[in-house]
Amino acid sequence: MQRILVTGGAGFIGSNFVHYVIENTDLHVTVLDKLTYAGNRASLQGLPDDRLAFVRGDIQDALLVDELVRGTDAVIHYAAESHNDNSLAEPRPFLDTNVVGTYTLLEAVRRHGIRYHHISTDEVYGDLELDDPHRFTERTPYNPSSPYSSTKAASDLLVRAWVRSFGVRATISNCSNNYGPYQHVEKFIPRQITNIIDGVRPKLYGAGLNVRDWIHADDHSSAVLTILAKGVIGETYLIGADGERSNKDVVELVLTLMGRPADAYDHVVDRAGHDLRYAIDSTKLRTELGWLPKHGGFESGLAATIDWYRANEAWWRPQKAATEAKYVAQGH
Ligand code: NAD
Ligand code: TDX
Repeated sequence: MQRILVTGGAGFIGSNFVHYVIENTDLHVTVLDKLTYAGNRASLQGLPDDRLAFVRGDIQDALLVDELVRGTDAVIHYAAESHNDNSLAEPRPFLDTNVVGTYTLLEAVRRHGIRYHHISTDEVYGDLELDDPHRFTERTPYNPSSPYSSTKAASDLLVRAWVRSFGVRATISNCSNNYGPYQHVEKFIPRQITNIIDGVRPKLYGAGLNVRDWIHADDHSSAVLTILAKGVIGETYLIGADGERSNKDVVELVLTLMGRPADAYDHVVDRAGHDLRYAIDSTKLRTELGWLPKHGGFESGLAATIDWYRANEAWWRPQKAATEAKYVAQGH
């Protein structure tokens, strides 16, 4: 494998993956990204031109997708509408990009016999009770809650159908909540960090008892490369790093790490249909493919992420005011 096509490579996890690939492999990368509000060309700044090509375009553009897929050895599909709150306010773009966009890519890889890896989320499995001793595994039934997660579930099922019906050489991964640099300020952790920088109190949805299972974006990237190299065609792999924390704990930790009192936050209106808890059992990926997360504790990764937002205000500042205005309109 020499050349890969990365969709959504100007987004949070896609750009982290592109940095990781350039640093850790000899692969040549082409990024296909529409540069929606969530995409940022600056997230790829400084990467060498002889290793990276950038194409601005829509994954629903069948002619463009066909041309790019034809010239690559593998497609890694990150592009998506990714924010639950946006999917509650306006679901349509989620259907277009997440479902029709994935369909468009699948038809192209089918025509040209190209290896395909599909990036998905643990949210397809719905949520768990706080005291449930079980975590999500590859055998957990799909039970998505939001317009976002239901379109991700739909796209996963399209991939499975294209494997079985047409012999497409695809794998799927479902990962837990990522944190790290280049994450849009609409998301939980960057929103709170940048609020605190701006002297605004963090906003916790509802009581804040909801639990997310945090993984550093670099560990997600190493897992995807492992699956590309060793994954069995047609299989699904769950990616997680045993990082369960309540939102309240995370806000308190961010405040403490930024030198503020741990209780200096506000409770705001809860998210409709808010999933209570996600938790990943990544035994299959660890035992069958030998993957292990490398990042140490969540606390040190979070401290480094805070440093990154402090040092890169020029990257996030242009999005901050519009994002907060959108939240005010939603009561958050
Ligand atoms: P993001 O919103 O930060 O980035 C999405 C990128 O896709 C942006 O660069 C955007 O411009 C691009 N894009 C959107 N629509 C497009 C289209 N029609 N054509 C081409 N490009 C388009 O999202 P993210 O958080 O980096 O998530 C990336 C992927 O990882 C998604 O598939 C998401 O479901 C999955 N995922 C995310 C998390 C998480 O914690 N953020 C966890 C598990 C899985
Ligand atoms: O201001 C906030 N306050 C708050 O309490 C925001 C923005 C969020 N929250 C809560 C909602 C969630 O319980 O924090 C938690 C995390 O919220 P998000 O960052 O919006 O992430 P989540 O809804 O968990 O989904 C994320 O992980 C799975 C990604 O956005 C998805 O793309 C991925 O599939």
